[in-house]
Amino acid sequence: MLLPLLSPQAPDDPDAVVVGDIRFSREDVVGAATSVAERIRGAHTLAVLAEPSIDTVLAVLGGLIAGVTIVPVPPDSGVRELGHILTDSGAQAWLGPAPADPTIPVIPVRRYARSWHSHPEPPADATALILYTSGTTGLPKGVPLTRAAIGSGLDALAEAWDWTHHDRLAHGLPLFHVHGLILGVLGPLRRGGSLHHTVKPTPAAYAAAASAGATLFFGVPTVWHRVADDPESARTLSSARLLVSGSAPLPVPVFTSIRELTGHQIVERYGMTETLITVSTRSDGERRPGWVGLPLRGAETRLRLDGADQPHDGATVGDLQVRGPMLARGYLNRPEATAESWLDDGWFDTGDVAMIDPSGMHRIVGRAATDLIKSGGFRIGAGEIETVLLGHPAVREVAVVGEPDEQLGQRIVAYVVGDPVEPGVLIDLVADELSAHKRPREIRFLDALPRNAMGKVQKKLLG
Ligand code: MCA
Ligand code: AMP
Repeated sequence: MLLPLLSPQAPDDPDAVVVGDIRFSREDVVGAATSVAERIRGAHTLAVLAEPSIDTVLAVLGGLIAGVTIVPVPPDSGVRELGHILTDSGAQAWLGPAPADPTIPVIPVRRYARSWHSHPEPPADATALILYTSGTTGLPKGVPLTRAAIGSGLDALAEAWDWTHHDRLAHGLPLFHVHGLILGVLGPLRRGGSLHHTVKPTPAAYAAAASAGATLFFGVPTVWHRVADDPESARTLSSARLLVSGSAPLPVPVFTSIRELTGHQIVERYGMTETLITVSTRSDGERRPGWVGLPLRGAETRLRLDGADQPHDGATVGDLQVRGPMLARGYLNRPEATAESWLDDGWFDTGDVAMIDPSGMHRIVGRAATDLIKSGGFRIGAGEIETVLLGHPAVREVAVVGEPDEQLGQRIVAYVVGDPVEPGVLIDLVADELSAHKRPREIRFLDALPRNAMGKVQKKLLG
């Protein structure tokens, strides 16, 4: 069973799922999610506007109970991104809140309706969720994730972190990605623990959750950076059992500040939408700053260069490849992109460059492609932003890069050649067409882009 806690036999807990001010007991969650399942039985794919709300939780759980594939959509998606996700996924309707002027039907989620009907468990190889993630070019790609992959990914994390039903998880991460949704909502429901979603991942909200008894905290490095900058809130987290960081590299100074303020060494883990989490430091093991840990139970990793295995000597770098039961099997509707990353023998080429030491510890050194940007823990393709900016009449040429940023890890900067235009106009264009977190933080105007003899833009010369 993917989520044993959704069975009516599970013990009740008055604060099983708290999202902001809304508190649902386990009985409320099971009754309301089953009522959603009743309403959608027979559908195949539904979109959920994944606001940080109890409705999103109930919609996703309803889909899981009914065996209907759910497509979580970033709530600030602009027209282009939204249109693409709906068409590509084949979503038949919105489940729960919908954007203004929806182009497909809307099925409401009734928070206070209850049903106790018992649904058969869908097959393990059924697609539970389709998550969208950016590539270097083009619009985001859909990653179908099976119930089996989600179950094994969560069990492997539970083993590494000693995550049990005694844990109360707190975080305020978005509910349309692996981190906030699969680990952050389905995780506690599989483990038997409870969830406190703080709506926004602010230091004050994390401190309040700690005071209310949360034991386990998730954040992206930007969140931990902000917590470290707020010593009073940070000290409140001393009462926690485990602090976890992921989605982007955790800077060593942030690891150190959090240790000084809370007494906790952050557990860092590494993963991707396509693979779920495959590598992590352990609650009972070494937590080495700057390193992301050991392969999780069931996961294997290797370093490759020019088709050959590279030594695990803590110094040689190579392309990181992973294999395991938590992996997706390919992209939706994208056989060519699938063939590029999923190799014949079950290995997945992550696109990350890494080193592994003789004890099996992994260090992520960087990405093979400069055109994938990680900003605030969000993966963003330079190509999708360039396409939108080229759609503006004043823009003749554009190159988008990620530049180092203390808080965000990388900040998006667009270099533009063209006619004079207000930078804010171009920034808003990206926010409107794609989503707010994909907007460039800065526009820099140039007379020409640096190009090599072949005419290819030399992004490394920008900045
Ligand atoms: C400002 N805003 C704008 C504009 N300017 N909106 C539209 N157009 C504009 N021109 C608004 C934003 O909408 C937002 O509003 C506010 O200004 C602040 O935006 P921003 O600075 O972008 O972000 P932030 O609020 O400071 O967010 C930092 C953050 C966020 C909270 C850390 O980056 C975040 O939630 N990151 C988590 C990413 C994540 O979960 N990744 C997991 C991927 P408003 O505040 O009103 O909304 S899964 C993964 O990577 C793998 C599997 C893994 O390993 O986990
Ligand atoms: P996403 O598709 O949003 O899931 O992003 C996956 C990418 O995030 C990986 O390929 C890595 O580049 C990056 N990533 C995730 N966790 C870590 C980490 N702990 N350290 C460094 N990079 C990470």
